[in-house]
Amino acid sequence: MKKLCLLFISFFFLTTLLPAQSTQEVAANIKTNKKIMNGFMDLRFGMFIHWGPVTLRGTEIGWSRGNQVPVEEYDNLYKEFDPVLFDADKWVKTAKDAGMKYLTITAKHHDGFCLWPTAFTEHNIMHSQYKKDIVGELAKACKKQGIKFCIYFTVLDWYDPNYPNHLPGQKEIDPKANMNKFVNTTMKGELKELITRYHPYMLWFDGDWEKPWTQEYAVEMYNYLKSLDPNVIINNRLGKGDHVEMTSTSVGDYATPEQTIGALNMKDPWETCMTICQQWAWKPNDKMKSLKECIQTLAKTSGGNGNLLFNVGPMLDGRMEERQIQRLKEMGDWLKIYGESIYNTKGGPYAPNDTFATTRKGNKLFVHIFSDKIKSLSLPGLTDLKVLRAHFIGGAKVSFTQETNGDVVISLPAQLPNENDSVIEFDLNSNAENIPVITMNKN
Ligand code: FHN
Repeated sequence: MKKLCLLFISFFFLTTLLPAQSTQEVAANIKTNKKIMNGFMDLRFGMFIHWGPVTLRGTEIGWSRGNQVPVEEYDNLYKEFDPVLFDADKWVKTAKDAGMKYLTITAKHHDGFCLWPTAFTEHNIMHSQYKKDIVGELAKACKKQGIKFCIYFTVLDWYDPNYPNHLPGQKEIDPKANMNKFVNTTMKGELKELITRYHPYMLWFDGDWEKPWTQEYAVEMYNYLKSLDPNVIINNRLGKGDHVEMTSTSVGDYATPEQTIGALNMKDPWETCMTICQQWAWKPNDKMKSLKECIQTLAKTSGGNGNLLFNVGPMLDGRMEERQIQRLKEMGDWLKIYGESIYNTKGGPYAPNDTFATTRKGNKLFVHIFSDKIKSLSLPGLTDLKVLRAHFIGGAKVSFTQETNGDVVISLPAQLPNENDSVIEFDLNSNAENIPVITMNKN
């Protein structure tokens, strides 16, 4: 009798008094810690790579399956896939020469093809003509060259019979599918291989929007991933809902605005992902962004206190396009001069716009001048601090006045040092990172 009472009391305690582990939100004590997240945000600039057998057709990865490319044809492209000119060291060097600090590869995109030798599906690189571990080669090259290695992994897999959808926008789910088996055996198995074998710095999830994937799966998966590596950074596309901003139910560590520059946010970490061309995967003669747009996008994301994950789509033979390599090298050349105003900085205190953006580090306030059409620039609201001196980074002194109300008026020369983004360094008499966000008047 006594034993029974004891059993009842402990059952009562466990099931009612202990806070139930929420299935809708991640417990605060297992989230990626602030120090790691600050380190990620200090990197500011990474390379995104969308690549796979679909490059044999030059159409969009995942989305062209069953559209421009019939499903049967798309799903058998891997048998022809033989990127003999793939050189992981060259890809990583291209990222490094661009000034990028991390690299994210689509290990598995929505078409379900895996770029590493997984035991959980034969739809992987070892069954292609190429038969080499692309993910492993890139992880090794990143380690050798001091670039953080990161992995893109989609939760939706239109190829796997156990995932209930087999085409984008499919209405009825496949009754023969088994989502629990897909999540708990295949997905967890693949992710365990990726984490324990390649030790990614960050996991870039995608595909959270389809019905079969639930918030409960997301929370449980976040906990599982953290049990494998408590320090791995995870984006907010593991959970359901808004990608652009972090919300109370976001599952993941940072927000992921796509093909657009995120809003100034001094509270939540965010990273814009954007293509250097138009398509994520390689497309012949795709339109490529100008150097001005590339550099100003990077400066505006940093100015908004965010990172930029900039995407290239390598070709079917394993090389990146020479014109993309050159464009990235030009970004790297700009960063060689102005990198101090991007890396390890905070964004703000002004929201970026098409005329200028600001970043800051300690007692330095950096003003990025995008337009050569203006002869002066007023920065309001710099009260309680004094500008001691100003000069273009790597260049001439800049003349300015500071009003008694703190407003600073900069006089700009007719010829700016850099046609894409000329950066002025203001040395202040106090810490620029403590300046609260300042809203510019619309006029
Ligand atoms: O569907 C994918 C798309 O193919 C691409 O991978 C982008 C990159 O962020 N994410 C999804 C679209 O939001």
